[in-house]
Amino acid sequence: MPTKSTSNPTKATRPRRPAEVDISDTEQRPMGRKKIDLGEIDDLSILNEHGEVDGSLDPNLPDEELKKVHRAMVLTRKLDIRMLNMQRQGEMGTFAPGLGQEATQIGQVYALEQKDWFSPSYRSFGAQVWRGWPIEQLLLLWAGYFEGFGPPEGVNDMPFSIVIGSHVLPATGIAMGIRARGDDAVVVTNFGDGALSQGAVAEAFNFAAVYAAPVIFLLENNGWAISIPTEKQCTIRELARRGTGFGIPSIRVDGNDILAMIVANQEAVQRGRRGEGPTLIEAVTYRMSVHTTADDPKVYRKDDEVEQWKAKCPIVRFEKYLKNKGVLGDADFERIADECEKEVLTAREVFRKRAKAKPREVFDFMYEQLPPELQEQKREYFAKLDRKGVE
Ligand SMILES: Cc1ncc(C[n+]2csc(CCOP(=O)(O)OP(=O)(O)O)c2C)c(N)n1
Repeated sequence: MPTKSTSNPTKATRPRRPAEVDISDTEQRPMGRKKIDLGEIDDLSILNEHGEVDGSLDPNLPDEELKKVHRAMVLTRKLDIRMLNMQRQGEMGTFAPGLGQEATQIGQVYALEQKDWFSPSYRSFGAQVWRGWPIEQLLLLWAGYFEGFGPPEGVNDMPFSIVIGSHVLPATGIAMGIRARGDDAVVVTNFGDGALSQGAVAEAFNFAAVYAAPVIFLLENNGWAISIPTEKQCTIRELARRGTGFGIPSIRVDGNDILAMIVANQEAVQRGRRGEGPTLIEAVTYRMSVHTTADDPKVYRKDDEVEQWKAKCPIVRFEKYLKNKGVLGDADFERIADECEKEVLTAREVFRKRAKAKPREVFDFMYEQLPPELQEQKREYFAKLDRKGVE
């Protein structure tokens, strides 16, 4: 691991690669066959599914922080469930639910500050709400209104990406820029186990390692890439091993354990701020719901598997922990669930007022000058709207 610890390295002292890595290989090579040390990977779990905690690893967050994190996870779930209902009733477009991944979501952005950056994939709205995206804006976004796409003022987020793995290189580029300027901000970028097979992700790993870019690669291993299970995607079980081959310190974390996620996230953020380069965090979790609202997982996976993961619910185990610790009790859980539900419903009202479809806009955003055949289609379409009395 690199030793550099200044939080704001100047150009002159900044190494291009972590200082301890000597790749020159100039020494006399001893004959024989020896083992190469490829580095160890921690597998971190702090809070198990029964709500029991490893006291030696508990980050001992203040009660107010624990409450904030709990509320964020509950809000994420309420939003997820409400959006699915809205989609089924025709009020929301196709979207990717994050049910069961709430700890991974909140844990990956927990340690970020305003100066930091977040470059997410599409299954990230829990993390986006934590980062400061208003819920009504995310509803607009997923209902297809372009007004929803731009990050809110003061939030250093990239728009989410649907093209698998495509945002991981730009995120690394941002981190390289941060490093070149000598700033101490970091970038978190998330992607799935399927995205790990994309060449661009491997390129990002390499650039980040070589330039000691302060980027945290948050690999959400949720078991499936649509209908492809992780074991068909990759021959190794611990996907975090992909990172060490690039010289990136990597860790495997129980992604349904919010405490482990927070600890791994904090450590990675601190490394990035100290100028020690990237970290890969493999969050082992499970996609409990459909891949997207256009998917039917019953055709490719067994109900038993889903049932087994239900027992590992990140919210249930965290509530057991909070209860044991005396931070919150059953009445609080009910109240918080109600408050979160109301918060989502209030946002839905704002969304409904703003989500006024403008059918005549559909030809407006692709071409500055419409090609003749589209001009013809537009004329036909407008005539139809006129006949139906649609504005
Ligand atoms: C470049 C590209 N190829 C294919 C797709 C179609 N596609 C959408 S989601 C997905 C699976 C992604 O799985 P994973 O990376 O594990 O993320 P998850 O959806 O499980 O969160 C695929 C193949 C796409 N969006 N982009």
